[in-house]
Amino acid sequence: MTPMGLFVSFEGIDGSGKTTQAHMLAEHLEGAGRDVVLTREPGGSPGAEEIRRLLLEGAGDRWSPETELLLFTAARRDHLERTIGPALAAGRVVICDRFADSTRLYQGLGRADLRPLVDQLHALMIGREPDLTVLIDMDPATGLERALARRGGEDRFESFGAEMQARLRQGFLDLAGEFSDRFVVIDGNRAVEAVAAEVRAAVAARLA
Ligand code: T5A
Repeated sequence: MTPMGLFVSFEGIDGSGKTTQAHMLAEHLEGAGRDVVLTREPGGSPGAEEIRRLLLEGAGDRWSPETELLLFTAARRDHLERTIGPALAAGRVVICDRFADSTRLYQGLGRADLRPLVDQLHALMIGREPDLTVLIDMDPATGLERALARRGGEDRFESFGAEMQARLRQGFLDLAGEFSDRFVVIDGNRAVEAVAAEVRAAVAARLA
């Protein structure tokens, strides 16, 4: 019998350590014999990676909030059709660096008050939530510092600044309350390995 797939997303403000933790979790689960797909948003399929470039490069006001929302949703739909859906159907563990909660926050709250539109589009075009969402909670100033230190040309969102990162942090915590059945909140202001141990425990509980 094919084992049940598991869909895990990582969320948090820029530079909170999502990518580091997603990689460490993938390595750990592969070592334990699980079939893992490590992916990211925006991106994760060839078409969605092309859309990623449109979204993350260029001036902060390159797109209107509404156009930006449509581009994120188009990228996610392709990612779901071509990468996430088939992997889950084959019983694999999908680890996704950001998913729809990032849209709820960045487009729903960050630039304009578009949350009702975000929810409508999600229901129409995506209709799927992760089984488990790991929120890496992080001090906004430290997160922004880290993100800016390691960033190449993909800085459209970091260029929105520290005040917005602080609003987004609170927004993520509010989302964790709204979707408490699937969120776990982990303190990211600690050494990488301490955070990873807590992530592993949360995923093990879900897999069990
Ligand atoms: N976006 C995305 C939307 O607006 N809407 C959406 O729907 C989606 C999906 C790009 C942008 O797109 C926006 C949000 C983003 O602004 P992204 O590519 O995920 O999304 O960009 P970031 O979140 O900025 O990704 P980063 O790679 O910058 O941050 P991570 O993944 O949170 O952090 P990570 O692991 O790369 O770590 C950053 C640095 O910190 C170090 C790492 O080594 C690295 O140098 N680090 C630590 N240092 C000390 N202690 C720890 N515990 C550490 N953990 C990591």
